[in-house]
Amino acid sequence: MQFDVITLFPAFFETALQVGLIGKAVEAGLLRFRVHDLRQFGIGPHRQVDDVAYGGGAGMVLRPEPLVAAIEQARTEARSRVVVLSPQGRLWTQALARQYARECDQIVLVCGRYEGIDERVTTYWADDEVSIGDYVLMGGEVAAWVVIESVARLVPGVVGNPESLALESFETGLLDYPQYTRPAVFRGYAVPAVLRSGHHESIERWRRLQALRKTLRNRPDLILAARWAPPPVWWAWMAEWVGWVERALEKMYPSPRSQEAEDAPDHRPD
Ligand code: 6GU
Repeated sequence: MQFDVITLFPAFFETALQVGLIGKAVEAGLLRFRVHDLRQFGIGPHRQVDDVAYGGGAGMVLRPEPLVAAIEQARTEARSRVVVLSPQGRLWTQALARQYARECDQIVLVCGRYEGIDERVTTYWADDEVSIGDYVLMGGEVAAWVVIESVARLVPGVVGNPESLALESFETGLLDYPQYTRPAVFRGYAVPAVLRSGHHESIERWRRLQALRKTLRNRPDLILAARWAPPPVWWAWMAEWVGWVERALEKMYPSPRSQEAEDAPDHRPD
């Protein structure tokens, strides 16, 4: 698997790539990384990468030229995905990680900064826009690393024992059961006796119950999601319906902008 990261902070990834299972997988040639410094693609003597937003508002927006130049340099494989990391993206999940690991030879991760990136990059040069959760980060770098780790560990050979992939949280639909190791008693707190009984059937039953308890307490949405998830085709129907409503509304209230956009003089906000 080839990972390409486009970022204003290449240093963020330096150490991360060298340590742990990812560092080992790089040495073994299972994973390959290229980190592209967006600044190198900046415009003019100051290597400018951002500008004020059309329409006003606080903060700077990343310009399309450096981003697209970097994407075009990065994308080298046929089975590649260009992924923009942004809080407006669709939620990153284990299911998406599995899909990427299966379908891609290359993932190009575009890290946004400031107030965001020019939407034309997302619309016309990216295959996906991804968020890692409902909170706001200062940039896409941490999110890119989350995507890298979750895909990398699904690449065959990266994780030594493939059994440890199968039974984990989000693969079973429940959170993991609690684990214990020695000592049997620590500061007066004992390991549950059943785990030391050697009775495998009881251990299995106990673990299943604990997994359910923990999921019910910490992530009740997972239990609902497993039972109530609408079939994917419903989402496709809904998207089609939204498109139909949009077109009907456009006919009722024709937008003057749809003609204007073509030939409007290019008024820059400066
Ligand atoms: Cl991908 N980027 C930023 N800036 N914030 C986020 C995020 C991404 N995912 C969740 N919050």
